[in-house]
Amino acid sequence: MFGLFKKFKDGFAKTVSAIAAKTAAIFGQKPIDASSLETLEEALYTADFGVETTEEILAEIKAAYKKDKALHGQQAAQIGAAVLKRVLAGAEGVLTEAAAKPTVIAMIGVNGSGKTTTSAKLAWKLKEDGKTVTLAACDTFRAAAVEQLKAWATRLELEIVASHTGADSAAVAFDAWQAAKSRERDYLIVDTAGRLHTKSNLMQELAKIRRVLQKHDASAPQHRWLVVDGSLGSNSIEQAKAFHQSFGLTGLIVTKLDGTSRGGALVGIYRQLKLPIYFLGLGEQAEDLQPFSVDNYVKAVFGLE
Ligand SMILES: Nc1nc2c(ncn2[C@@H]2O[C@H](COP(=O)(O)OP(=O)(O)OP(=O)(O)O)[C@@H](O)[C@H]2O)c(=O)[nH]1
Ligand SMILES: [Mg+2]
Repeated sequence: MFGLFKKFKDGFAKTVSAIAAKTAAIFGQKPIDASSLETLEEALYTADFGVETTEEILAEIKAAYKKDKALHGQQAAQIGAAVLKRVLAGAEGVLTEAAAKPTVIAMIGVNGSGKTTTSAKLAWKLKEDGKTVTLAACDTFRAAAVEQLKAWATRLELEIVASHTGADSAAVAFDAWQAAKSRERDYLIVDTAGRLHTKSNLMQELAKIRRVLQKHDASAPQHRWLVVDGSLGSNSIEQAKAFHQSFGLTGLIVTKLDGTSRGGALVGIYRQLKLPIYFLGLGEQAEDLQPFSVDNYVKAVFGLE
């Protein structure tokens, strides 16, 4: 567990150090004061935690400080951590397998959010865990998208079902399911083309992929995950709502958290959507995908380990 926390903290370092640069002194041993509360507030805003969450954290620390002027920084950090944990209750997605194989995971989202990379990373992770996985290259829209996933599959020795650019993406999904089924694979991971949530024809294409999979298995795809670029912060909320409406999301993946100091944004995204976060993208390598742990996230934010 400690190893995972360290890996998470390293990947999340930009946000952690941006917060710590302001708060390390506050959370040190000396009692806090009014100005350190202001600094904490500023640190949380800067890291994109948003008004609601920042105010809730500050309100509880201030209340404790009002009662006890000798409140230590460490106690303040513990209070903040407890508030953030409460806000994130239910935010931790736990991957479950469907009764019948394969369990289908569809990755959807806007252009460049990290769907293809995440599909490959997740397939690799599941394989490391002893599961059998097939990838479906359903981005038949963007030139070189099929090649991109194939390159990952070759490098990581993953199984893939692909057609050519311009092929019907739903047909690829249909074939890939059949292949995964006949080989008794545990998982089928469906990579889809990036699309703007405002383009209704492209949103309909997603619905078609879902319909076609349902012909095989009425519950497929069991997991419908929106892949969100974490460095874009709270801007992703509106698009997430649109995807949710047309595809019925079941969860989120937040990527590129290694490249931003605004890693607090995922709290706002969760508050708005109330969809569990399954994994975090913390880099571009196969091993840079971690299950989302509220505990690790909160500890890292408040410098508790
Ligand atoms: N630093 C970092 N880069 C990432 C992460 N996830 C994805 N990327 C990079 O982001 C870029 C886009 O990733 P893709 O996986 O191609 O994104 P996509 O959503 O499939 O893109 P489209 O298919 O074009 O919509 C690539 O350069 C990835 O290496 C991450 O967690 N951290
Ligand atoms: Mg892609």
